Amino acid sequence: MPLNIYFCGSIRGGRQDVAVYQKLVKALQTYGKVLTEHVSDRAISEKGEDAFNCDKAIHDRDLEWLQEADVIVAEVTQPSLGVGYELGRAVAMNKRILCLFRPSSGRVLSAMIRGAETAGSMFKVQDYTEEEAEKIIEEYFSTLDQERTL
Ligand code: 6IA
Repeated sequence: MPLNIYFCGSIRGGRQDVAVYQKLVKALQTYGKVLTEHVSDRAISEKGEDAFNCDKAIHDRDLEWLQEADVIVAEVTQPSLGVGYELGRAVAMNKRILCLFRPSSGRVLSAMIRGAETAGSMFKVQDYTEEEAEKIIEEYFSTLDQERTL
């Protein structure tokens, strides 16, 4: 069974990192089905508007996908209320979570994300550079594979 992967990235929080999201989603698609590929869509603006959807429908559908997900991968460099909310809900669902942060941005990651890291691999925070993206994802999923076969 392929893994269901829920990718989180800023939409209304700002679309500055959309090129990084594209790279990450492409790499993640090697390891499973990315339920939220639209997050990396360049056509989606900061307004995150959708003629066919209202915010309630977006929220409810995303929570269903979150529930279905085996693993959550969040790019957390660009602060986003929605991503923070998704992470909190995913923790409450006891999901496996990887947060990716680029210190080269000059930002300091929220203590509520950095501080949520646990000793095992349930909530992991990984600093990285854009060039390292594929390697970091490969390493994470190979560890996950080992854990799943134990
Ligand atoms: O607060 P933000 O908008 O930055 O929150 C971003 C996060 O919330 C992402 O990880 C998404 O999973 C989720 N999210 C926020 N807006 C949308 C959305 N808007 N559609 C799906 N997920 C969203 C409509 C865009 C539509 C044209 C596909």
